[in-house]
Amino acid sequence: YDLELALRQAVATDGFDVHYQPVVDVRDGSARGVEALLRWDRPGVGPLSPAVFVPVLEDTGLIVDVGRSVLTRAVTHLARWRASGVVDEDFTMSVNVSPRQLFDTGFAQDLADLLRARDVPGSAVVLELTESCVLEGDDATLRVLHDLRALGVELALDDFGTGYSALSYLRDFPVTRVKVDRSFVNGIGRSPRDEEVVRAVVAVSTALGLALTAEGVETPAQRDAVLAMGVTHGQGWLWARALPPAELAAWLGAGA
Ligand code: G
Ligand code: G
Ligand code: NA
Ligand code: MN
Repeated sequence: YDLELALRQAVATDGFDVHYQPVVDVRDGSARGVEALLRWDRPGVGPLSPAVFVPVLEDTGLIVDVGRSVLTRAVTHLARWRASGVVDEDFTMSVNVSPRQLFDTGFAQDLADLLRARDVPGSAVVLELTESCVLEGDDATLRVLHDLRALGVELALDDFGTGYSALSYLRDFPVTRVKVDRSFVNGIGRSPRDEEVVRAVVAVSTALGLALTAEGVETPAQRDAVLAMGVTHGQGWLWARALPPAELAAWLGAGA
């Protein structure tokens, strides 16, 4: 099975789907936004995890085209939900962005054009930057990130705590939000060490004025623990998995 060939065919035929996982207010589970997550159900073969194929898209550079398509679809869905009153104007759309996309010429300008075309404010979009891909704090990187902030776009550091340069990212980049990695959240209730790591991430983020989202919340006890620590936003199977667009709209409509 030639994974790279299959991916090239999927790119050519627009064979990917985008699902949406709710991001909620930890206090009451009400929806505050969604995270767009790429899905690939291979014809005749079955689904493959993005944890497996996204790195291949990144290595081959295909992520630039696929990522552009994800961003366009996500903003288009958000515009539709806003227009039909399914979501309020504060509802946010989070989209994962690889460094390769960020450094593709015109990324910020393309996003500005897309937002204008769909009549969506920059403040309704959160770009999730993954620290597993090394971002360098050089002038070019900082210029792109500041251009994005100038659009009102929020910048979130994803999988926080799993990389080796975590704290320097908080220091060097104009990020506005930290996503506490689910590997730490999952340990709450089982591992006092994981719990202390979450507490420390919350402390440093709060001191720097950054907003927080806890990923991977699966149990009421984990929800209660992150709430008590001061985390405002949550994501996880306790509330909802990533859903296809029609199911997500139904989930929102049900006021879950
Ligand atoms: O959906 P799931 O949790 O299995 O995703 C696994 C990994 O794939 C996560 O780290 C997630 O950030 C990444 N991923 C999912 N969708 C996208 C996307 O559209 N672009 C990029 N760059 N990464 C994505
Ligand atoms: O790296 P990133 O945060 O983008 O990864 C998101 C991934 O986490 C998605 O693949 C999504 O399916 C997965 N995910 C979301 N909520 C949960 C959860 O509560 N538990 C677990 N184990 N995975 C989750
Ligand atoms: Na992500
Ligand atoms: Mn994420």
